[in-house]
Amino acid sequence: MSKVALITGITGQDGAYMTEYLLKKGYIVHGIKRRASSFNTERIDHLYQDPHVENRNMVLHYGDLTDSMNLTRIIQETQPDEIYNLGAMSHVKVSFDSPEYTANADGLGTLRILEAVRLLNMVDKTRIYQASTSELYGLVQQVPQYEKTPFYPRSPYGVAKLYAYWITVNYREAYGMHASNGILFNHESPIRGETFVTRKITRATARIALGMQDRLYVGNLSAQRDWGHAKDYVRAMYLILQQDKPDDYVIATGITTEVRLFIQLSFNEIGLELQFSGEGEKEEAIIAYADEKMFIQKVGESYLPEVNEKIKSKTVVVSVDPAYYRPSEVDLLIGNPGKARSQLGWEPKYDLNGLIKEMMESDVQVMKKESYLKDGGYKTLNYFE
Ligand code: NDP
Ligand code: GDR
Repeated sequence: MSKVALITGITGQDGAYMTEYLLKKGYIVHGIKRRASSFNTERIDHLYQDPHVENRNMVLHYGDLTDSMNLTRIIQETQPDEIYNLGAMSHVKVSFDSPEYTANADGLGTLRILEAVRLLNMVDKTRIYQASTSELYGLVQQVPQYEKTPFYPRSPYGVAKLYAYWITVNYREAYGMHASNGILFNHESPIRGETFVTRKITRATARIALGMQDRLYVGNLSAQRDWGHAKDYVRAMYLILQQDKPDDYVIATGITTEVRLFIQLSFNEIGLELQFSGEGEKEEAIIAYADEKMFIQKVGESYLPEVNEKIKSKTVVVSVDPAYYRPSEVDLLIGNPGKARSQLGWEPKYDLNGLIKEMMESDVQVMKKESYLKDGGYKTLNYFE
């Protein structure tokens, strides 16, 4: 008999990788997607099966984390062995604009799932994974952060996730549920949401190289994050639910990097060297040098003259826009994944260079496609954010 998994947030970055991973393991995967006015299943389209096919191993259900009745019905109908609660309003900056909704979806949403499993008498059958986050550490009380580091969230998102963390622990202790928190540090990929800083950078770098965009505007260049690859992190989620006992685990690489360096490394990946100058809101960067052989190999010869022109004219390609600053910032995150290493046997396969290489290769391709479409007279989206 195949195991059955239910994934909230299946249309998101982690939901897509998790689905792929579980299908390969022979699971039947049910996913909850939100109703939207246009298709929102791009990330899972390659796995999606026609609803008219019999015996599908991947099924989507309309639903929302803010709707208890809907969640309870889906859990009852699908009878999952494992629930991965990955759905959330996951953007930290946006949570300052929509704090109440964030609390509802990210905080109470978790409660709704736990309570549904309890009311449906599925406590002994269903294991639950809660997508907790390094944002719980916020204004960090200890460096590096591990499972016992005190929390100090710095955003409505972080505070909502704090509730979700503790309600998961509480249901585990009160009702003996197999409910676990993965405290995951930032993880990225070629399908990362376009408004998170890493993907914003790799997309903009590709567009600047192809002559499609003049400048990348960013916020806090000095923020430091422990960035891993989402593929490694969904493997950790799976391992957490395979343990005999539920528990909480930090998943991180143990290496932290400034946003500024992430930008430099993204340009380096296609043979360009940046030179930063100025401070605070006045900080900016120009392209100082091109390794022409590398640029031709990674991007293409026809794009080189325009890049050389930018070098000659010292055109600014990166600058700061304080609009991207957050009302309260998380300056430094670095995790210690020692417990996951020893208890789960988890090791990341990607390092930062491998991650950036994959993201840049993908975004150069994505943007070339956009460029061909534009040249062919087709409409494409503008990505002002
Ligand atoms: P994404 O933003 O890519 O995906 C979020 C998913 O949640 C999407 O499928 C989205 O649907 C769905 N969603 C949003 N609101 C609701 C709602 N009200 N009801 C149902 N579904 C909803 O996030 P990631 O894949 O990057 O992250 C997965 C989870 O892990 C999130 O909970 C996030 O907070 C957490 N996390 C992420 C980390 C990271 O670095 N990526 C690190 C630590 C934790 P739609 O596609 O329709 O928008
Ligand atoms: P984060 O990710 O807030 O850590 O949350 P994000 O990529 O949005 O920001 C990381 C850091 O970069 C700084 N920054 C910018 N951020 C964005 N988005 N856009 C910019 O232009 C920009 N310039 C600088 C930010 O200030 C911040 O310091 C992510 C999400 O996936 C959460 O859901 C998850 O819980 C945490 O990671 C772990």
